[in-house]
Amino acid sequence: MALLPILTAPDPRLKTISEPVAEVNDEIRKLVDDMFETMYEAPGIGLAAIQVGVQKRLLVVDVIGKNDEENDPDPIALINPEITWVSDDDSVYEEGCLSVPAHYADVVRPAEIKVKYLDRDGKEQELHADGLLATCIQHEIDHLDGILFVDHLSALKRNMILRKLLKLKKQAS
Ligand code: GNR
Ligand code: NI
Repeated sequence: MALLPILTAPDPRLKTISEPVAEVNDEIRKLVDDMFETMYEAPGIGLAAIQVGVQKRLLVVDVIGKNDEENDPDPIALINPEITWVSDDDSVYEEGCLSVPAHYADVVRPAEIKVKYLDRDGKEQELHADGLLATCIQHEIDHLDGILFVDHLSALKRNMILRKLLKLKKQAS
């Protein structure tokens, strides 16, 4: 297993649309394992492949996490995910993103979704998600389409955040 570097905004790769995975093979399974390790280490509750520079429609989530004493970890890898249903009801979560470090904002999304995807064995699955899991999967599928949570905010808030991140990058280089 390996820790992968996480891209941060503004980075043009985070704006790109990822390509479907053609075949769930050992190379994909290794990427899934490395993404879980990277996500847990960050720590985060989700990670999309493009965040580690791989332009493939693949994401991992675990809203329980490794360090929760009460609950068992619940790692789920979703390959070529497609949302097949969303609830009429919305919910609001304060979102953050490993690619938008140190910024948090409320985002409104459908409260429940159904998503179909291939699992790490290449088998078709369908999941009905609510709560934080539903929010997290939608946040990750946005990444596959080049969308960041700041794109759900007003242009004023978005540009404030992106300008700050750009300034930090320039200072660091
Ligand atoms: O770790 C993460 N936390 C989080 C909190 C609320 C809504 C979405 C997320 S996903 C984020 C990790 C990440 O950036 N995934 O792309
Ligand atoms: Ni994110």
